[in-house]
Amino acid sequence: MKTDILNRLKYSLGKDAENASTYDWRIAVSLVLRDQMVETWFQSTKETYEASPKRVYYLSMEFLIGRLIEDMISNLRMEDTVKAAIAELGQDYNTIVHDEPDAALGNGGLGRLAACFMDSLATLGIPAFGYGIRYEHGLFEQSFAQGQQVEKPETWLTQRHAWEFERPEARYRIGFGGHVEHHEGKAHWHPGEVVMATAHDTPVVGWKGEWGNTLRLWSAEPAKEFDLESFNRGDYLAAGRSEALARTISRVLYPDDTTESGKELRLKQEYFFTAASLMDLLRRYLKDHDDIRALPDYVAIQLNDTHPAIAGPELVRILVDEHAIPMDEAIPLARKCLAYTNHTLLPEALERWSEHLMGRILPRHLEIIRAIEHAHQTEFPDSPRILEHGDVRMGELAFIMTHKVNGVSALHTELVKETVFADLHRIHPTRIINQTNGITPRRWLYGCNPSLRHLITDTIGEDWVADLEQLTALKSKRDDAAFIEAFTASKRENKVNLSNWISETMGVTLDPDAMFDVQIKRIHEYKRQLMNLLETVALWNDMRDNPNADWTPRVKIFGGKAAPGYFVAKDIIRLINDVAHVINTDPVTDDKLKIVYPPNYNVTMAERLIPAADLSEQISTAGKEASGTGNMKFALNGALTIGTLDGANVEIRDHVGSENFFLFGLTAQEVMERRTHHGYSRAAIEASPRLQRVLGQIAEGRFAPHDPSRYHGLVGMLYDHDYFLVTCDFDSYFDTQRRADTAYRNPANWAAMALVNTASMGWFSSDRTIKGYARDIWGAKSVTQAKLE
Ligand code: 26V
Repeated sequence: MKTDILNRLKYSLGKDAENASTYDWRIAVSLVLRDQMVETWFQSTKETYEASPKRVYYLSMEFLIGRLIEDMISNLRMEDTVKAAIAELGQDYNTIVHDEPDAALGNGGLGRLAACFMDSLATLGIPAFGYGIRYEHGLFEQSFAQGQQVEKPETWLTQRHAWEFERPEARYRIGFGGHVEHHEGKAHWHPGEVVMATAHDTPVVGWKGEWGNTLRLWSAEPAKEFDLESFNRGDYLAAGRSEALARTISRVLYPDDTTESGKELRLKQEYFFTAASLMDLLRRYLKDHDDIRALPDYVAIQLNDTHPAIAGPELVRILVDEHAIPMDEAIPLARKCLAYTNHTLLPEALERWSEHLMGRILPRHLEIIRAIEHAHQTEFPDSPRILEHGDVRMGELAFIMTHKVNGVSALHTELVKETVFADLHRIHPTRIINQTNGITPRRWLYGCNPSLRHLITDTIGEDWVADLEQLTALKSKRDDAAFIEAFTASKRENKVNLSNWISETMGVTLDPDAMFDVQIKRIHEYKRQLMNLLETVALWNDMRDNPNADWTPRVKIFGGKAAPGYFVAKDIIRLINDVAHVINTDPVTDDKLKIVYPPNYNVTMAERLIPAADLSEQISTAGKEASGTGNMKFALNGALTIGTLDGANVEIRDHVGSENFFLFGLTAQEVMERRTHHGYSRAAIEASPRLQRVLGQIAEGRFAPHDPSRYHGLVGMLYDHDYFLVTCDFDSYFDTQRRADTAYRNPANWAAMALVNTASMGWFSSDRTIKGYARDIWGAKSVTQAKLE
């Protein structure tokens, strides 16, 4: 290993050990690991060709993978070797590992789910490709200036991305715009602009390095030939335009946004990566097969939300225009290959494109969408329409063009059936199914929580890493005092590590014996960070009223970014920081209450915070959080949840037991009912003196003395249109927090409850989720397991 690293340093980086920087060392180590991986990867590719099984293609606009070096080291089982080699080379392992920037190619849950799925597909030995975009700039970098969010472009690719292989041979022409001609019943699309999609492959190796799949990300480049043509015609402007367009397409990840800006580019991104991926998978298929009609026997394409939903019309276009298959046959053939996952019911996140825009960017696809609409309408005259009020509705298009539609938790799937797709569900009653989300135990326990990992492995052996249900064996330890002590010590070690980091990076001193109460996720009104903050202020008031009472010390930790155009979310961020400033400098509550909000929350920060949490905040308005996956990560790492009956919280509570879960708040049904009451939020505030006092303090400028009217908008909103029912759930939330305080005062009992959480989370492994997709949607099999049978 040492020789390999030194060789890489010398021959790949042109450096000797004396002059190498941390960056050089990291790239050298990464390249050595990549070499190791390639062996598995080649072997898997070879076995896939021999077995000729069905392949899975996971199309996603986002893959939020974070750092890869520790994943590679642990999946290849090389921790000891790498650590020893680095130490003998006189370098520091942690410094090298922490030098890697996060690959932040996603916004939140949807993108992180895609990354967990890639890990599970490889661990299970299912031949699969992830297809996405190689954004030059991932999710923006967040900092705070006077408490307000500031966004800076993220720049992970200014450094070498050690894991990837560029594939100059995998290049495709992607067209946009232009016009369509029809001759003798055949359509000919003549795009007005063309860009090239080039592939960059990152190997994804599963647990113990037994199987390797590929994450293929597309980057956009100008189509040189085309540019030269325009140039030679003297049309320099056109040449320049196409070049600029090309580079822009893979330039930046859209921050999950509520604004209308940049719509056209987003549609182009969606078509760009979907079209490139379909061309690529069809080329692979046609190398070995000559009957295009057998495509569904060998290819399963999963659409991660509607972002790649143009895959339906695109596949039909290829079948009809390039393979001369009649439209009425092409539509069901395409449908058999495709499936769609819905990740949200929020109306503002359901994609629609104006027909005008679609016709301008993708004229042939608009014709095909009309044909799809016509065919469906002929068969089901009462069907809801894809084309409505001049818009193309991507949800309806995805539903109609796929053979299975899945929700991501039991509750969410029922709501999908009852709300967004109620009418389509009546027409196609077997199409919607549930696949509750999961998380990979490799990253979210083995990797991020070494102290708990060691304790578990010492107790039940190591097989839990690829078979998480084995954690059930830990349940019997809840009455074993020595084990509970060790479990508590592991949590405390993680809390000390986090406290040290917070102290170094933020200058705030934390008491590791206080309850660490964590809410980390995108900032959104429905996730109700605001309710958490109001409860914090109410607790502070109570502490100040009665400073000598026996309070349970708390640290409230927040993390998360707001979409740049989401102004209410940005106000909430500012208020958290303003309140933190006042509370953290109050001598009366100094040893009892602290608020910390480290900036730039990302996957790496989650790996730090989750193992150190005692309490997990999962407090969304019931019916709004499709699933949540952070909720699973916390419970697996031995935090107790305070939460509503929303998303996968419902199933988590079923698994861990209601006595080990702090439940509060209205149910999804009650939420819908409450909204019909006139003046419901004003009534809730009037009924709660505690909440009134807090809102009064915020409104009168207690937390922004130099700008007292700063939060009038936010407070007014709670009085007059509190759509997410912060006010209605406040008292029940506050009371439940006090129950948590009481429980925390009995450390052994708290630890036993936390242990039952860890021990009950086996079902939430993404390995279980992927097995469900493979069985119920894809009809795909594991190659490695087939070998064992
Ligand atoms: C929408 C948009 C709109 C245009 C700009 C970019 C963009 C990016 C993402 C989205 C929708 C995001 C939907 C999403 O992330 N849903 C989350 O999915 C998780 C995995 O299933 C789930 O656990 C969360 O509850 C759900 O909110």
